[in-house]
Amino acid sequence: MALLDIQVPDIGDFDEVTVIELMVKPGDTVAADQSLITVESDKASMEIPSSHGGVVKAVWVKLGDKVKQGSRVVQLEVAGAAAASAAPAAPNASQTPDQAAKVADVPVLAAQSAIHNVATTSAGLIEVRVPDIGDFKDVAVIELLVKVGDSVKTEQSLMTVESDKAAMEIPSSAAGVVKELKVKLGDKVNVGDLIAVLEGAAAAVPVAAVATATTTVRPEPVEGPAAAAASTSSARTEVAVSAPAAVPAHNPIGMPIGLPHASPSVRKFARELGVPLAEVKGSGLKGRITESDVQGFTKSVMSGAVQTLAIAAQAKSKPSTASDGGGLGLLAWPKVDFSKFGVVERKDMSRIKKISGANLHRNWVLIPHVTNHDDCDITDLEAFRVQMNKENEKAGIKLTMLAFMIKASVAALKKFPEFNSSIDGDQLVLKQYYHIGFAADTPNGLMVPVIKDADKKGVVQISTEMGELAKKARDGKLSPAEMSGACFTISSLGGIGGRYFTPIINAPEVAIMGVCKSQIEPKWDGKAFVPKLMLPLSLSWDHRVIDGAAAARFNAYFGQVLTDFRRVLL
Ligand code: CAO
Repeated sequence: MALLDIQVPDIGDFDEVTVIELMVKPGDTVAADQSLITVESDKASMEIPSSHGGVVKAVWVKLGDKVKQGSRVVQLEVAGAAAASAAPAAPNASQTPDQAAKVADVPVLAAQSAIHNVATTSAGLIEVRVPDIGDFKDVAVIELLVKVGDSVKTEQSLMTVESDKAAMEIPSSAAGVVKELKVKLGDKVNVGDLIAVLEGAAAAVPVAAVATATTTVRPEPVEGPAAAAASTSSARTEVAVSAPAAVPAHNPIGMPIGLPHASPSVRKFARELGVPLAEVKGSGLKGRITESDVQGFTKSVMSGAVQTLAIAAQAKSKPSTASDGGGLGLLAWPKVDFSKFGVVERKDMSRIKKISGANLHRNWVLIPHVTNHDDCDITDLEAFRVQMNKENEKAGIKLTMLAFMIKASVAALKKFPEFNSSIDGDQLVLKQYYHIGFAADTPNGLMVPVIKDADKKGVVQISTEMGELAKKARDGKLSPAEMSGACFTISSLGGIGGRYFTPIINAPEVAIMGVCKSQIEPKWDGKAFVPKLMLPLSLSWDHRVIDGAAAARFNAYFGQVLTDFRRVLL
């Protein structure tokens, strides 16, 4: 084993560059050619790879450091033979950059000051070609920053290209209107390739003029497509432009969405995950997007806390149809000519059905639902309720079973607080208020009015409010405020029938109680079967927040409270 310092190689015309990303830490094992750090100048961002495989013993730089050719980056412990062949004497910062580059045998990564060929054809059109981009070959076009019809200014970036080590923008050296784009996303381009044809506002600058202004002009003949184009154009004026622009931290040309500020490896990572980098907020130096920003964004999208612009636009344009497989790669919705089989009538879906359908669909797809079924004995409660209603008939008071269930759910939410929560990104929001929604069947579709502060109200008041809210729902007069803010929902089909069902959680709530029709059933009391009024319960819960044992306990406690309300006093 031997120790070897990996140094910043020849980075072309860049004097000093800033370390903006550390990609390894002491103890990491790196492979030869694996990137160690990302550096950035005002012209390009690039990754500095390791010339050898080994174990990182020390990282000599920190974020924000300025480094230049020959600066030490990391110290590697490498296999003895490899070190010996690479480094007769251990390289260090005192070596000349040339020695360092040779010793480390690191490829030159710099986007060197470029010669960018812009030529005016006999028809007065301007051809913009890929400039000298240093040692890069076959770089991929990863972003097109203009389209046909756009007006571009001199120095405005036309596209971004990326190798596995660096990303750069390619600017136009002339102004004009884009007549043709000769590249598309994913194309591999090389120096001299035709990017775009402009109809010129400003003429290209004669080479002599630029030569006096810049010392980097190299009017070398361009081969391949560029040369071919040159031979067909009778009046071509060669010009030089500045080096490709850096992947910017800002939006220099006022594009609607600026090019995100991220290293090539992060951009690649984002592309692999299908993450739109322009929508990711960077937490790194100067707002740079890091790998963990991309991971965080992905988590937020998966949890439903965030929608990408594309998904939001898709949902907006197609709120509730599944005709394209819901964008999930599923089979398309079957298109059937039903009239072939018999007489049919077509009716538009109600507005409420469309809205609630889209919500239910989202909740069903995004929430991992599990439903626990249970029964509880409400014999005594029902007897009490009937008795109370008889006694208060004259006063016009009617206690409903649902009002008791709302009180029972408040007691259960207090005992199991995670059921009174919502997911917000990586956080759980635990509520200290108790607003309970109840599903109401209306001629126009399902609505969910909310009893606010149910913990502070008695069963009589809740019954009365429920009656009023259910009537408003049926009459289509519920206000948005009367349908918002619920912590937990009860969906009762008890007045209708059925045994059990799977209620869909009303996001961003994390659980919902479904109730079906109670029935007299024989229950063994240890000595004999006795008739008991049993209420079927179906609790759906979000498995991201709640686990099965907690759900079973919640269901059991909810039932025990209905069986004997004295439990809430304990
Ligand atoms: N078991 C047996 N009977 C029940 C019962 C239960 N769990 N719950 C209520 N009942 C009986 C009541 O005793 C009452 O009978 P009487 O008129 O003889 O007293 C009758 O059913 C109606 O009950 P109610 O007036 O108390 O109404 P409710 O509280 O059950 O329901 C409301 C009110 C608004 C929830 C209801 O009208 C409704 O819309 N339910 C449908 C909810 C729904 O669609 N859920 C599904 C959502 S998922 O698509």
